[in-house]
Amino acid sequence: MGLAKNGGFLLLLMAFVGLATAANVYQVGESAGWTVIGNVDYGKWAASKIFKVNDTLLFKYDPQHHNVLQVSRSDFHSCNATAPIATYSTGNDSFFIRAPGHYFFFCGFLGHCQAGQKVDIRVPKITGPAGVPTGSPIQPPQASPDGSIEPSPSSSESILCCNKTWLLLVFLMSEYLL
Ligand SMILES: [Cu+2]
Repeated sequence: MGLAKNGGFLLLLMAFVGLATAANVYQVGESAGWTVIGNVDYGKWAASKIFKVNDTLLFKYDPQHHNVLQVSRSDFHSCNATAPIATYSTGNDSFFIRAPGHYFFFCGFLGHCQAGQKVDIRVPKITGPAGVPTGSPIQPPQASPDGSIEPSPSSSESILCCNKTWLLLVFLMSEYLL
């Protein structure tokens, strides 16, 4: 492989890595927003996402009926609104994730936290451009009874699978273009 080809491959690889790590804006509760209406399961919503540093959480709500308090873990569990870390009340509030960690929010209006208007956001540390969290152990492949190796169903495994596919695709593209 010549120098030009190597350069082209690197460029494409960098473009891909940039795409893979692009920051996202997540509206809490999706179209339902931040509310007590409809019994939105914010825990389930948060569990369906993979949050990372530089992402933004967007809380949309009617400021006459709700607000957003960022609180400690213990205040989150006890719905204690007396000592918030931060208070947001515009009805269109962005929380920018600057660092990995565990962030806790609930609505400070009377009874709303107890009614389920609360969400905790876990932001794992990442080791490299692939975005695989350091905290999540990669499962070794499970050997099935007949001795063959089956792929693990864990999410980290599927990330690895797709990155490999992408790398192959990018590699083929660079071969084709140059
Ligand atoms: Cu509320």
